[in-house]
Amino acid sequence: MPLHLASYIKRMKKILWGFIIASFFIVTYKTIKGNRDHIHSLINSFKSKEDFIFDFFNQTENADTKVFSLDNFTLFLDDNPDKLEEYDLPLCPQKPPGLKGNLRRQDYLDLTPPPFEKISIDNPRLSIGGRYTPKHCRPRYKLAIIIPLRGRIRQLQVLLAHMHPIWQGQQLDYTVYVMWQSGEHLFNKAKIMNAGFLEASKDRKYDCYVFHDVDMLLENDECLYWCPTEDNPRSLSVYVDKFFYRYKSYTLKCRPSNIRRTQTVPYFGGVVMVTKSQFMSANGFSNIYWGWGGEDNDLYLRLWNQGYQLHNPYGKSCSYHMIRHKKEKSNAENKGHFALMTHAITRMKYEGLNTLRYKRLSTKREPLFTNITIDVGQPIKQYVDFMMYNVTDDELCHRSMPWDFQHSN
Ligand code: UD2
Ligand code: MN
Repeated sequence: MPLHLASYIKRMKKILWGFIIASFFIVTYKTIKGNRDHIHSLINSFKSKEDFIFDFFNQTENADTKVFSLDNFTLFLDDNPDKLEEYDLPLCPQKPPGLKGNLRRQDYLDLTPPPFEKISIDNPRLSIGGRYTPKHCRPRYKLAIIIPLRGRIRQLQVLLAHMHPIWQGQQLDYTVYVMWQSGEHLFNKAKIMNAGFLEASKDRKYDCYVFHDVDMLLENDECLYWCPTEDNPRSLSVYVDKFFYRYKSYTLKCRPSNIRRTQTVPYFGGVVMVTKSQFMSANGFSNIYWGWGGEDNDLYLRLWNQGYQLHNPYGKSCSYHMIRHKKEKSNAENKGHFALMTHAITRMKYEGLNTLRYKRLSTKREPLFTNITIDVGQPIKQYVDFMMYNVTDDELCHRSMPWDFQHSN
């Protein structure tokens, strides 16, 4: 009798496990499918004008400086004619020839910036505006590389001297856009990245966009800057010398309600890569992270909410040296960024690419990059008070915002 009972319990256990595994697959499938449907309806909703909170179409703020917003760009984003496909050349190989592998250098702390003229001489195949396309094969990907900048010219020189030869060696078709924030107000990296996305899309049809800090030097050219093929964004700089090459991810102190306390969030700053539909489905970066901190996690949360996972097929070969630097006063830490993070997901629909506005002051095609200078305005006084206020631990995540984010920049 006990023998019978034992085999009966064994069989019941098997059935139970079968049931648990089957339900797991059904639930996962339904969640993924639901998320993808949601992405598409969101992309379509951006195309309908009624859904825009602001409509700045044709609005001018002074005699010659137009205010740009998503509206001005809708046509370009939909379809931008591109001659590249007409080239009758064989596709570039899966593995670009002549890559060097590890480029780690001992003299990183002593990197002397070469003058721009010298970098141009060393990179004779670049076209004006910092553009390159391989001559003997048809490139697999077309990339816009977008660098946020103000000051830090020396870092830009070091970056371009280091990266231009690598990007060409990887047989990319690419253009470098340096997005310069004018004036001396608080820096707003997220907002200039949004503007960079729109300006680049207007310029040309790209397969994907790389948001690239000026101080990040790739240490291995086998980490290819090829666009995601797996329909997920990429975070390239998860292994950084400054963080002892430890895979960077963390649990969020302040998080939206649908993120679990123990859930780890991968690092999404430094160098990240998105396609147009991924970025648009997340409504771009949030525009309201003035000063340092938070905007990178916020974008990750937006993408996560859209059902994306991060992917990096090159693993540890994507490692970076970060040039040492101090934090600028005009990029002071935003002490409100934790509280903003709590609402990252509820805010994403109302605020981002669809509410972005800026003035483009100039576009200059330099030999090594396209230089776009923009004015993104400045935060209102209540915001500055909010971001400078010394928060206690108790109020860190839950602070009321003393301004209406839907009606300010
Ligand atoms: C981290 C992230 C960065 C960003 C930031 C939080 C890394 C490697 N990077 O950067 O992606 O999310 O935290 O806000 O961890 N910049 C200027 N002029 C300025 C200020 C900033 O050009 O006055 C640009 C420049 O391209 C710089 C980038 O903005 O690399 C990010 O600023 P950072 O390097 O001072 O911040 P960091 O290293 O803490
Ligand atoms: Mn940095």
